[in-house]
Amino acid sequence: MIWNEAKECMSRDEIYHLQSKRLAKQVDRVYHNVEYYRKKMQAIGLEPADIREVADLPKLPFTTYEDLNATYPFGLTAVDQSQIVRVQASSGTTGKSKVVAYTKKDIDIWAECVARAFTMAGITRKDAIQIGYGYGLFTGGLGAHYGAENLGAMVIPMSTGNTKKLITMMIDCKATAIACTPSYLLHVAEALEEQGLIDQISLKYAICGAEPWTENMREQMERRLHIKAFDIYGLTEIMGPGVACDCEYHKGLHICEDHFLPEIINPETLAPMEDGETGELVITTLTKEGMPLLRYRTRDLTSLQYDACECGRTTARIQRFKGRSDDMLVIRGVNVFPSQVEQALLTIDGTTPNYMIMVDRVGNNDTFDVAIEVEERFFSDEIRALEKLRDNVAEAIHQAVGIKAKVKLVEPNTLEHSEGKTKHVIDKRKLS
Ligand code: DLL
Repeated sequence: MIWNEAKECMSRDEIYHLQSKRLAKQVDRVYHNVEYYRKKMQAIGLEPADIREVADLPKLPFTTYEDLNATYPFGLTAVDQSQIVRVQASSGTTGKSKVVAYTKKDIDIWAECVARAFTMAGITRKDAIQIGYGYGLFTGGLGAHYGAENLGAMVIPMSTGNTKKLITMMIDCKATAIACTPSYLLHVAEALEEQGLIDQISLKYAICGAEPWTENMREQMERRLHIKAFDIYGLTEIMGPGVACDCEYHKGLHICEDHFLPEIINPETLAPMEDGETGELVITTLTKEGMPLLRYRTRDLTSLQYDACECGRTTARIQRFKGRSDDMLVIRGVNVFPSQVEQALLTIDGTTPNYMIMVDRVGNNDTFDVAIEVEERFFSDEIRALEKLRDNVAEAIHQAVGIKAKVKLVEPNTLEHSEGKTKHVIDKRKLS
């Protein structure tokens, strides 16, 4: 079953033609409506007329998180604020969020892309979808919600944070599909098993994303919950969930190429790479009105495959993610930059800049530990002072990144010190 056959099954020539037309129009709009982009293009002597087809793409400058930061929050919007109907956001490296603005049409296209993704998984209007992504500034909840409604399915907007209630609603409302992070779904599976409730659920499909996961996790979900599990990818800057999703053949994630033009570049030299080679995924939004982005560097490392898929879709497919070209960690589905943790630590009196973030996966849950050296005096004070400091540090980290860390305070010169670039992160998970 295909949601929009006219757009998902075009010949590669038709896709090229459509993308070229939309790219030229988008570049023209951006040049005339966004001063920041106009200046960037003028600086390299580029005129909108120079971009006529997809092959001209390498002439365009890249857009990075630093550009979003420099124009925070609305400097890259291409429409009058009266046309903006929603903002969403996700964390940035230095505490400033990446804020993204949507017009009504952007929201409609987003709902279309998510409906395509759900259809790829086999979900129809007859299904009841439980949304277990967070609602709010994070794009997961509202993105999946609008997509499910567009499909005409029954939506159960759970959000996150209450597994007991999620299980009750799953059983009582006979949810047949769930959209949530893969690690959370395995946590739900565990809770269902512990309570002996597996036989009482009606679940058939799961659409999981927002963090890297493995074939082994898919196999576990399918076996333990008797479902079919699908991968969904997206990022706030480009839209949110639904940029790409995998079909029943699991041969990569089909990109909605009529809206998003993908490229793979070498993250060191920034040179375009050949089809099939692994590098950094770069995306140009072809139809976005609110905040169009040209050649946005996602920092996600992967490769693209363009051969036809057995499902009948002809769109490019994102292959397994191989990590990131920056230091962002995705912990329990939340994006965490070490620099955010560092900034939070620096606000607290008595801490030092020597810290270590340790991430691991125990069972199906991510662990997030932070060890930090604190001033000697705290170890001679009463234990209560040390405990208070630990609570303050934990609270500051929670405020900064949105998830709780297990904090350990240690004496000066306990953590490994290096003379070169200090290593602040140990990630023991094996997800790529
Ligand atoms: O995570 C959007 C989303 C919500 C996608 C719900 C899927 C489901 P951000 O918070 O901006 O947006 O984080 C985007 O998360 O650049 C990847 O590094 C990572 N990521 C997202 N989906 C996947 C996936 C949402 N399926 C960043 N596999 C991205 C691996 C993923 N990594």
